[in-house]
Amino acid sequence: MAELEGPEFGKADFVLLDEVTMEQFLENLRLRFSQGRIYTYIGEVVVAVNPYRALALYGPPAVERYRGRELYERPPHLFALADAAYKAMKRRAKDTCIVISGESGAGKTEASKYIMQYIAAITNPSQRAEVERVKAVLLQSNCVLEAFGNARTNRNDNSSRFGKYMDINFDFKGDPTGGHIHNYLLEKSRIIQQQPGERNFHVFYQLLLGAPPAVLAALHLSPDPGAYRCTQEGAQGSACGDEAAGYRAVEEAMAVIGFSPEERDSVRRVLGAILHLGNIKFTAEGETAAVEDMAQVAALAELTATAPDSLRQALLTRTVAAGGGELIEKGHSPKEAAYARDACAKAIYERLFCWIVGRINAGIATRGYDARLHGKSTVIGVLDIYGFEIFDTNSFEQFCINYCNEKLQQLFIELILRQEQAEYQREGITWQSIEYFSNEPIVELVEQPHRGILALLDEACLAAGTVTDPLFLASMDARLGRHPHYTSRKLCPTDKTMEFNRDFRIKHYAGDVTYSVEGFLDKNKDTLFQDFKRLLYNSTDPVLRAMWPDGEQSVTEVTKRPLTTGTLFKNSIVALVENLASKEPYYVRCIKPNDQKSPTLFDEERCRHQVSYLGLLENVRVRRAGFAYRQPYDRFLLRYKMTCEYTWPNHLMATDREATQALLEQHGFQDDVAYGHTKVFIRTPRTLFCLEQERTQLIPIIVLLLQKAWRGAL
Ligand code: AD9
Ligand code: MG
Repeated sequence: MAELEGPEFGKADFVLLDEVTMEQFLENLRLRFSQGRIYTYIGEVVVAVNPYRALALYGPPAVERYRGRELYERPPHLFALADAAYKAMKRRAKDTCIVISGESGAGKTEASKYIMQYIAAITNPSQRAEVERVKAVLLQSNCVLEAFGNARTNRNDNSSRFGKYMDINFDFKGDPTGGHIHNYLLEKSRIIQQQPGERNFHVFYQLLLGAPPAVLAALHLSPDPGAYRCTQEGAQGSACGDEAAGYRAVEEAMAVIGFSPEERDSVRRVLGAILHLGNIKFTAEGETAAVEDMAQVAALAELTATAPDSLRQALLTRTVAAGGGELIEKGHSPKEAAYARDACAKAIYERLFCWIVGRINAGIATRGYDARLHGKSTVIGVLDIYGFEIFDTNSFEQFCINYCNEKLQQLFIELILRQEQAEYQREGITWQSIEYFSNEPIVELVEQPHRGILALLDEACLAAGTVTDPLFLASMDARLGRHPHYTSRKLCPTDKTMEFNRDFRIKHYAGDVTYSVEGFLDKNKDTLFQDFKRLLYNSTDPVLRAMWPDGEQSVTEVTKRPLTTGTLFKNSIVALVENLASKEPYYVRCIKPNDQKSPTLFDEERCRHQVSYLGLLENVRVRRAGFAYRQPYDRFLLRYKMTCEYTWPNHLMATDREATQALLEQHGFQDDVAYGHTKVFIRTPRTLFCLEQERTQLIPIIVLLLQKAWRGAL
């Protein structure tokens, strides 16, 4: 029998609210949160509130309660959603995706891990070795990616500083045979600079505070994050858990994934190299720079397996092409050298991160799968991407992150709201139109070719040298000044919250964000001198060398201007959205109950804001006006025809629609359904649940009858 919740827990589905108002929505959310019921549905969307405490909701008994069940048979849970996506994939051979959204610290990454754990737990009952291996790699990859890609921020102690989309491939039996991870824009500026109270990526502290002394000695490192410019800021304040345990866990996870001991050594050396590189200081020798402490260069050369002379040269000079194909060495000023050093440290880390993702992908690449032998491979994608961010100072990274969230919101509107309405219209079902906020103008403001912010930024970068960040701002003001979602101080001089020559503001769907243009040009251009690339390509460490395939070219060969960071990011997000749109989507909308990480505090204002910008009320309205469930008549009959004497074993009516009607009327469900041109629409989940129950009870009897009939025929 189904195990549904009592009324003391409020409504398990917001669709069942007496009235769809913000007050009722929040009251239901608060009531459920206070009783540890952190999940609530809106139809098939899971709304999840971060409990900020460990709940006994995810162990093996919970897996068993949800395995193979329908969404509405059990209290709302991520497992039910994961099961629904899994069933759609297995029963209907549909590619599905689970999109997890919400702001920083709302619980997206935790949710994605629970979903993966659930899928791992319910698959491979026959314990095939290769499937078990793939599952282990998929699960262990989280530990490695979090060490290298997460950091403590002022919003979240374990904040993802990269976006992650993971495809899991399944064979015809529904077992995972492989997967692929796409990573999006790692916040590499964190390598050099962190906001007050924040940390660099976890892995640096795990190495410095958690590695055995012999490992540190070999890297010429001292176990003190305060000794390195890259980790100094994060050295203060509380640690993020037990760093030694973290270090061991990452080492073990890398081994499981298939990183060889030599590769792991190389990874540690690269981390050590970044810490040493960050500490290199320059002095002025006349016009040009000199290295203050050559011992550091020697350590760095050893760790990067490069020649000390070449390294010193790459730090202090750059090669430029003069006329007639001639190459000349140009000395850096100390300021230029410091800039180039930081660019190099960031680039090394970014390449290391991408290389690690590549190695994980090699570990989970589907092996020996032949579609002709094994049938079509289907996919479940899980998206855990950085949430909408508003910091005290918002820079290029926040601009990209928030643009990405606009795109995902657009997809949500597109798929859930617009498609739902469109389907009712197509099917000829009476439908009241719902007004909803479309964020299309904001997306256009950012990405429109030739006119959008990213295009103007690229234009400014092309005119390099002459254009500065304030000039770029002026160009935006001139060209976008009339846009309803764009303002700057110059356009609105009374606004004292912005700086005159520096800030612009975008009215995002989730709120107004003031961005500082400082660094936009640099971060978008992302210049790294070819000298560094060549140096590292010539490293005798095979891992480091593999990260710099473009280092082979000489300065004269590098003719094509690489795409800018903004354009690359835009292209990757457009491709991501296209990919998601081609799959059957399932949504988890995460809500952060307060900014204090408190398990008891329900900050009504913070929650109201999130419910509002996530469009949850509109979502409920659409769902209420609409129907929880729909299916083509023939499929519906195939599944439920045994529950009605007029349709079993086959109906004699003129159309499947009439037969469906007869079936539903016999059950007394006529007021809860509508008949479209090709599909039947059922308003409440309970109707479907009753049909499912009856079917389950009838199946053993039918099997018996069939067996008897066969025996009789023999
Ligand atoms: V960010 O955009 O990457 O900065 P997320 O990913 O949305 O953010 P995350 O999943 O990292 O947030 O959750 C933040 C913290 O909340 C976790 O480190 C846990 O301490 C806490 N959390 C989140 N979800 C749960 C949960 N289901 N149970 C217990 C949770 N604690
Ligand atoms: Mg996260």
